[in-house]
Amino acid sequence: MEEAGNESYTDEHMSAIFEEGFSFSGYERDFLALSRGGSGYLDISGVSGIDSIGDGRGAVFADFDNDGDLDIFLVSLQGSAYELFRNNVGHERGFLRVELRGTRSGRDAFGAVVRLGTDAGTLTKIKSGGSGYLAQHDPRLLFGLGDAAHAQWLEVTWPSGLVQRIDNLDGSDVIAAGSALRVTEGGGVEILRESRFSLVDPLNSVETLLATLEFAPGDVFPDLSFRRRDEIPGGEALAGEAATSLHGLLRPGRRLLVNLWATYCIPCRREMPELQAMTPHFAANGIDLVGLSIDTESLDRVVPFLHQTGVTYPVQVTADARVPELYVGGRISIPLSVLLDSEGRVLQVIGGWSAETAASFEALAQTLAGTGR
Ligand SMILES: [Ca+2]
Ligand SMILES: [Ca+2]
Repeated sequence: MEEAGNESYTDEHMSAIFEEGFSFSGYERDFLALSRGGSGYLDISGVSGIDSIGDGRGAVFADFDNDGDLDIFLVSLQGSAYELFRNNVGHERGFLRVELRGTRSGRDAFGAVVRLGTDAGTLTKIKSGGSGYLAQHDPRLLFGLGDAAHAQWLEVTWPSGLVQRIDNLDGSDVIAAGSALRVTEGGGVEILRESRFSLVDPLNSVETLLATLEFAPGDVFPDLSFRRRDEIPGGEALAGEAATSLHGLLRPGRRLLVNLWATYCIPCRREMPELQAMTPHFAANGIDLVGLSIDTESLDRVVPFLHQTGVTYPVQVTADARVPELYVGGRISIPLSVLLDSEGRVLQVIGGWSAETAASFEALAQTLAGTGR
């Protein structure tokens, strides 16, 4: 009984640790190498997007979309537990897919060796029953043919010892590029009709951002309450109206750009001077800007921070308990900018600080200005 109790304690607390994103493997990045066809390998971990710091446990190489290249399915212990990586490299090149059906060797023919004669030499693959941690790759063996129209020969060495060979010489073109074959042990070769389909595109940066938020364009943004000016040391120096909540700043025919920031936010330090410079252009485009500090401690830092960054546009401070509720799991991330219409509905969300977010702000500063800046 006691052991069972310990086990559930461990399960509960370990899963809590993983949900928090902690790592068993010291945040080691996943690695992917691309063969350069006999002249070494290229590290494509970063460019492929596979270099996650998650603790990977199982990886499966399989052609999920039947387009002739291997895609990768990855299982991790924590974070994004399941990830599917679509291979976009070389999928217009020729390939030959071979499925094996054993008779004397067992249906799956594990241990069978398939060799393919091609213009570029002989390719060899072994039908394996498992690979990596609790994982099994595509049971269909996939050979790349490059630009060749067909392979020259195909040879299967079954676990039973039987060797079967198919030559291209008979002109039947069974082993032409793009074919999917099923070879039956001691029997014939069938051409399989496969249907290709499209794996979904990965999320773009806006979709990725929206997936971390509990609100979306079209929603009415919460009417976050503001701290009184006299609660903030030096607060009487803050620009802007002494409104009590966000919706009090909405004006007919105008949009409101709300920039959530805090004194501890390093990128905010870089972003806010940029917003300051764009303020007149926003205004000319019918956009009012308000900086909304979400500082809950050290309020004495707010006004000095604004002096340091040269910010003179209107700033408010909120202690509204709904701020964490804006984010999935309460995981606050700033800077975050939200463009609202005159009714308080979300028109656009801009997160983080990067060249891309800067471009989004530039676009808001130029939308209606026509002649530019
Ligand atoms: Ca594929
Ligand atoms: Ca592909």
